[in-house]
Amino acid sequence: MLRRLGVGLAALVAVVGLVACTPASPAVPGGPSAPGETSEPGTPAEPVASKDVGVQLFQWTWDAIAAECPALGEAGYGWVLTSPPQEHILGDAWWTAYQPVSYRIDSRLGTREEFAAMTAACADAGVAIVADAVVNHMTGQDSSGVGWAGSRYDHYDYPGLWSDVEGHFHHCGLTENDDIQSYTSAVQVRTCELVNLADLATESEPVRARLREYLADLASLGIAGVRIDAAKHMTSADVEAITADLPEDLLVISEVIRGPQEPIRPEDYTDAGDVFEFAWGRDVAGIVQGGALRLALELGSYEGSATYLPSDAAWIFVDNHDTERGDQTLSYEDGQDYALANALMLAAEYGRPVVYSGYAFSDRDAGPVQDADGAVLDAACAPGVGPETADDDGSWVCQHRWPLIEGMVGWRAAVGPVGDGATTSVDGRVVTVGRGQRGWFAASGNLDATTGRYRTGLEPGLYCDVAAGPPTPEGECAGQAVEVDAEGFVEVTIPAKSAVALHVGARAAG
Ligand code: LM2
Ligand code: CA
Repeated sequence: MLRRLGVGLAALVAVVGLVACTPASPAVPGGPSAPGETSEPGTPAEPVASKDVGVQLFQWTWDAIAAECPALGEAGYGWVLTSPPQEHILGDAWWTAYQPVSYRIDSRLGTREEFAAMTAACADAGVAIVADAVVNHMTGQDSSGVGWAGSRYDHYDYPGLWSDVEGHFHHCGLTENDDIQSYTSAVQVRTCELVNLADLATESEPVRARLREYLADLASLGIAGVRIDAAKHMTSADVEAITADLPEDLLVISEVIRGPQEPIRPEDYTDAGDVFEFAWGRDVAGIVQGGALRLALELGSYEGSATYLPSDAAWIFVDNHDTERGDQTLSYEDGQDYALANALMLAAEYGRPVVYSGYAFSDRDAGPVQDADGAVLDAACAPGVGPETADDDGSWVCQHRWPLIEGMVGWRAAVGPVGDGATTSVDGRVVTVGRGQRGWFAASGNLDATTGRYRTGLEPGLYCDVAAGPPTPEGECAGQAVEVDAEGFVEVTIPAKSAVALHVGARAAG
């Protein structure tokens, strides 16, 4: 079965008004990704109201996400990826969420009622919810304990749910302690334990049936999709079986970290739905740091680097909660380079983008700020967040509101996900992307400001440079207004390691 960003998610998240002035046109039938749709000469100079952009709100509570959704919808985000919602082990670290104790929707991020209220509030704002589903394993605790919602458990015994005597767990017997030791062995990766986490026998029908029940329960609470955590540690057939009963239009994204020389490849999972392409974020890091930005727009294309998922199955990201704690991708600490990488992701035609938004940390295990009982405090974004903000440990970085990132989300919502390949490379370091009458983007990898005169496909007039952020609710430009002359040319100065972005949803007054 094939699951792609379907009409369901598209319909749920489609048509809401875009920024300022211009009325949204109806959603593109069949979803927002028909190739060539946006750039043909003569296409109407109106935003397409594409809503394919996701944002991972890492460790945000359900209440905080519900409160953020109106702003997300307004900015052009289509969906939110949440942290895992099920009952988990106790402890301060963020990763307690990845050690399930039961499938009760009751965690330190919120209750079942709060989760349902979030999906409803976000749907009202035109924003869908995608939940992180931890289905490969249970806890990694060698002694028994009690979970967040009061359920008792032991490493291989979860009363009323899983037990060793009934054969619900793998004990691979292939390594000294049953832990995965080599990623070159597919059978180890699938049946041994990932860092001591009790590995579910996901090939067994009773296990699959109970996991289907869990996902059906989440669907009943209004989710529009699931991230399948640790999908590499199950077979693609397992993922297909576990998600088989979900509504056809529910988005399924498998997390399969691409590793060199590994026998298990992300491509193996496309029959179960979409897949995260980890190579994009790794490759864009060096490109942005080096400044030859043309390469970033070619990633995943014929001319681009070697192995990538097919575009229509791929979700890309600059970083996620795992990679921001590693050294293979950029993260908020890279400031302007990070913002620019996100802008390029949103302008790219390969895959579909997920923006990441977390909290500042210096200790990789440190959890989000919690109250005395361990409940996570509601996230909130300080005014003026951006690449130059100094972040104290625990403060919410709110990358999704950084002006360049938020402005480019609005740009993509207005121009749609793909164009007609009207990407031009001025000199390798300065690139422009034309999207017909709907939008134009230029980015520079130079360390000094770059001034030039460029041809756009835009109708003559004044446009807000949304690289400085989306227009205010009153329709005022956040930064400079740029004039497109009668021949369609602009004369602009692209700041160092930054961008200029114009679109029909953000025309300037005057
Ligand atoms: C994932 N995807 O495949 C998640 O994205 C990733 O964040 C999870 O690891 C992992 N797989 C399991 O779901 C995180 C975190 C680990 C942490 C695990 C389990 O990165 O550090 O492991 O969650 O909570 C921790 C300890 C580890 C210990 C384990 C079991 O760091 O030392 O292993 O708990 O107690 C003995
Ligand atoms: Ca497994």
